[in-house]
Amino acid sequence: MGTALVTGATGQDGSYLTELLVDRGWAVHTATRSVDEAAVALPDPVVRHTADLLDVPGLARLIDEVEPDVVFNLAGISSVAESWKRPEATARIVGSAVAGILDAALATQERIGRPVRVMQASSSEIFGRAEVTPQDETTPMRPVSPYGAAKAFAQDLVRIYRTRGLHASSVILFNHESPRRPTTFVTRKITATVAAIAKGEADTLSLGNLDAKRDWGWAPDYVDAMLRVATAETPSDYVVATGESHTVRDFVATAFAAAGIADWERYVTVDPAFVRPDDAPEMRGDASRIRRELGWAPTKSFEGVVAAMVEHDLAR
Ligand code: GDR
Repeated sequence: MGTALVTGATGQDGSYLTELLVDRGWAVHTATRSVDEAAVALPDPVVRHTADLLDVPGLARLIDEVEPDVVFNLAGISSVAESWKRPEATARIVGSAVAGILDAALATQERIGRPVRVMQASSSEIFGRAEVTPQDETTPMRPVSPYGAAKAFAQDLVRIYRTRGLHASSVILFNHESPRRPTTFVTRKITATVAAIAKGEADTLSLGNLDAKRDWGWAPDYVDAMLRVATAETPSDYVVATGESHTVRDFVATAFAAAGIADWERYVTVDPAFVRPDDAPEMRGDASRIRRELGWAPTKSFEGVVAAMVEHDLAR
C-alpha cells in the first residue's frame, strides 16, 4: 500500500485499477486530460488532477507534487484503428510522453530519496507480424501499426530507465475486455449490436477483418496483473494473456449464441471501412512467466468473457 498516480483513470483499465487500488487501501491520485473526462464516476477517496500527457513539464510537476510510490501509465490513444488516422499524435501521446513520465519519476525519486516506481501499460501490438506463436517476453518486437510502434518505443524507454535505477516495468497486455469497453473496439461493438438485434432494434452487424485471431481476456484480471507487477520486488516486463486465441468470427458466433440466435451469418456484413491498412494475423500470449513468478492467473474463459458482455448489453 502507498500512494498511486493513475493516468487514464477514466478508461476501462483505469477505472478498474482505481477501484482495485482504493479497495486495497492505496491513496489514489488520478490524472485525466479534461474536466469532462474527470467527471466520469471514480471511487470517492480519489484525488483528481487535470493533466495532459503532451504537457511534459505539467505532468512532471504533478509527479513531483504527488510524490507517488507508483505511477501507473494507462493514458493515451488506445485504439489501434484510430492510430492509423492520427499517427503523429499517437507517436507523441503513446510514445514520447512516456519519456517525460520516466524522467520525471527519476527526478522526483532523486529529490525525495525513495523509490518512485513506474508501471507502463504496454501492448501485444508491439509483436505485430510475429514469427512465433504464442508470443512471450523474448519475442522480437515487429509492430505493424503506428500504435504498436509507439508502444514498442515506450517499452524500450522503460527498459532504459530501469538500467538507470528506476523500478520501471511494462505489462505487455493482450486484448482484455469488459462491459466498460467502448463500442469502437470489436468485442463491445459485437456484443452491443447482438443485444440490439436480439431485441429487434438493429438488423446488421458491420465488421472488418473477421479472420484476425486475438487472445481475449477479462479486463479486471489484467489490472490485478498490473498491481502485482508494480509491487513486485524486481522490476521487469511481463506478458499478460490467457494463452488462447479465437477469430473475430468465433467471437461473433459465440456472442450470438449467448443471445440465443443460431443463424447469425445473415446479420453480419463486411465493410471495407473497418478493414485496417495492416493487421496482425494472430496474437496469442504465453503468460507463463507472470503465472510462475507473481502467481497471476486469468479467472474467466473466452466463453465467460463473451457471456458477461452479452448479458450486460441485453440487460441495458
Ligand atoms: P485491437 O482491438 O486493435 O486488437 O487493440 P480491436 O477490438 O479494435 O480489434 C481487434 C481485431 O478485430 C478486428 N476487427 C475490428 N476491430 C474494430 N475495432 N472494429 C471492427 O468493426 C472490426 N472488425 C474486425 C481488428 O482488425 C482487429 O484484428 C486492442 C486495444 O485495447 C489496444 O489498446 C491494446 O493494446 C490491444 O488490444 C492489445
